[in-house]
Amino acid sequence: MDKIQNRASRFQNSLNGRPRGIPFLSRVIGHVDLDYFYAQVEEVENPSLRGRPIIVCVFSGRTEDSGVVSTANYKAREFGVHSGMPIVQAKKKLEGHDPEVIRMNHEKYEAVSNRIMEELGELVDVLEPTGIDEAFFDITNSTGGDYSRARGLAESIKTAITKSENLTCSIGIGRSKVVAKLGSDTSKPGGLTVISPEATESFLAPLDASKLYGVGPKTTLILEEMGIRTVGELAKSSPPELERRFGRKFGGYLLAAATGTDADSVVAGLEPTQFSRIVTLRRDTSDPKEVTEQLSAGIKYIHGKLASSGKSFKTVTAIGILTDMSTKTKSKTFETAVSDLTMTGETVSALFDELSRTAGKEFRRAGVRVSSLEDVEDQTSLSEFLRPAR
Ligand code: TTP
Ligand code: CA
Repeated sequence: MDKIQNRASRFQNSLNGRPRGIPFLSRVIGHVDLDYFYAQVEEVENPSLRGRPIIVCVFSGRTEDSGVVSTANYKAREFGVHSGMPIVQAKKKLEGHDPEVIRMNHEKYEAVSNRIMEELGELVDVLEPTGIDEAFFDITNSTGGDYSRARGLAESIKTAITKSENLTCSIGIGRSKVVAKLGSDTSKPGGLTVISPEATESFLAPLDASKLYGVGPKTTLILEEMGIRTVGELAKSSPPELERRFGRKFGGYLLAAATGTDADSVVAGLEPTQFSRIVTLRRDTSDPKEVTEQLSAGIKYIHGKLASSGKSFKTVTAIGILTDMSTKTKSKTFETAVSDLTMTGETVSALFDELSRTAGKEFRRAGVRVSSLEDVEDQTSLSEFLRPAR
């Protein structure tokens, strides 16, 4: 309970952390949650498993089958299997249904998660990963607070994750973290729920109060004693009564959550390890000049990302996706980290020169990636580095 209340008070305290100048109600916050994550990663690795019940398990090693189910795919869930269930019990429920029992491989899931978080970080304004398979994000600036643009951006996030990792996810968009999280919960698996500020009250009202973030069984019980079952009922309940029952902070949080006015902001939580941009060329070409020209906006974008995160890079990579969809890359690594826009453009151009000579086919898409990032204060800019010593 203490833990939950701490979180709740963090939600409340962050009222002060909201960036100035952004009116609270026009925020656009998202929550992305990968579907049946560990089990889906296994399905992607071994597509012949699709359609069969899968349980990813943590074996304790005491007896052959002792341990618990870490997660189950939706096929297995149809038979009543869920996370945390003893393996023995899950196997019983799946008897005769040809289940696949897989040992959990955390490193594998973490590697996929890291790649996805990096990719997401480039698509949104601020990304706050909150677990191996979920993150909050803020897209207020890039959408200008427009919820139809937010829907488009959320759709492109889903497409990007499907393209790069072949994984599905659920996304919720709303004006607060609580609303966004409820949005992704209600769209599982594979869905997208966009809750505009105007639709927030009617979206929240019928939901069970127990669905609210931070509301566990104990709180639910007390709410029931107060005659409160739905979020709508909680929103209309008496603030002094809530305060009396739950204390000032948690009571205040409950009311804010129920009205979708929780003010916690999305806090960047991941150190980026690379930035990249890939574009589809206006036409297939093997002319490196044409490619570099069409990448100039992408290079500027990467420089913006570097500047806003206070990073510079050591390695720059030219990425060419050819007409047969194969990918060819060429990299250059500098001895000292750099952050010079002109130099990046020139290097990318030289790399595409080389790439086009060896590619053997025309480019359909092209991209740039900078990696081996370092904090800017740790190094000299390339221009400085190249300047002859006096
Ligand atoms: P969840 O997001 O709770 O669950 P999920 O991704 O398996 O399914 P969905 O989101 O579609 O409902 O958890 C993310 C991962 O965390 C999950 O794949 C496995 C792991 N996990 C455990 O190891 N034990 C648990 O009790 C839970 C709930 C999750
Ligand atoms: Ca999930």
